[in-house]
Amino acid sequence: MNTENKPAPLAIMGGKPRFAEPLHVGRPNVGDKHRILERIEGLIERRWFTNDGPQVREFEQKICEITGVKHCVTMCNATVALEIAIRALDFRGEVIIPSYTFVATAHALQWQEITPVFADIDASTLNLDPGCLERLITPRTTGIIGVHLWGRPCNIKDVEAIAKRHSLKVMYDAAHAFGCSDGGRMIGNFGECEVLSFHATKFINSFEGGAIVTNNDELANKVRLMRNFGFAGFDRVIYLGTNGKMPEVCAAMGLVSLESMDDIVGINLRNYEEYRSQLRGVAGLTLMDYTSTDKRNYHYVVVQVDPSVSALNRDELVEMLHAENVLARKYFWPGCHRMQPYRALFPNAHLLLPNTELRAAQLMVLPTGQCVSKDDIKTICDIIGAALAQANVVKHFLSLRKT
Ligand code: T4K
Repeated sequence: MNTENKPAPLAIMGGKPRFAEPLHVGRPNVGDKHRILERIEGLIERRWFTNDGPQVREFEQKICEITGVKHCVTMCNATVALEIAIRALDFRGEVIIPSYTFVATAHALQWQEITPVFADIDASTLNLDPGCLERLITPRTTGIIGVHLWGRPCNIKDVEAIAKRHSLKVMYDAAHAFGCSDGGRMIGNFGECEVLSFHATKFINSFEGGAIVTNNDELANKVRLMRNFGFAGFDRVIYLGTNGKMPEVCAAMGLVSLESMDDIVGINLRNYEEYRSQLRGVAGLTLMDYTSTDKRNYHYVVVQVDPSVSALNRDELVEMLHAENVLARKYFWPGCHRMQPYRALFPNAHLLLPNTELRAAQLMVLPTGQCVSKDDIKTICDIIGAALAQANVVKHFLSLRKT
């Protein structure tokens, strides 16, 4: 459909958007406000604000309990955690990652002059395609970073078998996958280590924050040193390091978020089921499924728009939703390989990434979490339904004009 024939935004209520206030993807989930303020008051009283304080230790302990992982080393954010993990594992040369991820996965390598080599995804799982991954291994490859996109674990078994065959190390970007499991084992326990994100927009948030989780004692000691300038005690620097520390106030927020973890999963699941029931039967729209016996956090509602069936394509639907103040997102369009500096460095990368290109043009993420009610979801789905119906009418008239 060209721009000329595109139906106008619905703006049903006298030209005003259906939602007076924007409905965001990534609106933070917040635990008990009084408990947060209590903890903040406590840390102010103690005058211990950062540098491995008691709240950080408690938060790390809780993450270990939930994931069953031996070590949790919190960080100021997941991007720095990725950078530190990559360095600690001595990755260099080339490291294979999916292009279909948040750009932080690629930047964490490029920032350290390691070349991210972009592998394609499986069109159905949306995660790293192991077959494609193996074809990209060269003598310069030192590692693989799998991404558990939207909290659905990548094909860990195949990725690790390939890594073993080629003597490569594997770590995982598990930014979306806290609280999820694979084959009954909690995410956090796979590869050399896994990186979690506790950014404001994540399932569990600590305002900003991240963590490296690992069962490897040596690696845990190393990343602990690296996040604090390499200090092993007063005036004793024994390693190259940076400042990757999580402040106490962030750990306080994270701890209270954890107390509401089950409630948040419940709300996410309720919202997901509501979207599923409202969108059932809408031609060309498929809701990404979470069907699995494993644990999921249901934090992302991802819809695939098939333009050969749907009257509107993904971009047109997102535009419609924005006009109604529903700020749906095109995560992770256009794929890292089409972002700078990778686009300039690897101008032909798209030729090897057909599934990434396909899905990056088809997927949209819809609002969920504590701030989204069942009624909101009904309205969002009504907007989608009305926009598609309107587009179908326009299409029909255009086809009549042609005949
Ligand atoms: N690996 C993966 C696979 C990731 O997805 C991410 C981050 C990382 C690594 C790195 O983790 P961190 O270093 O961030 O810990 C957002 C987040 O900033 C980012 O953490 C997240 N992934 C990514 C998927 O989403 P943007 O650029 O989309 O953020 P922005 O500013 O557009 O915010 C998203 C939406 O959330 C907006 O509609 C507004 C809403 N929002 C945001 C914040 C911060 C709020 O309502 N309140 C808020 O406080 O990246």
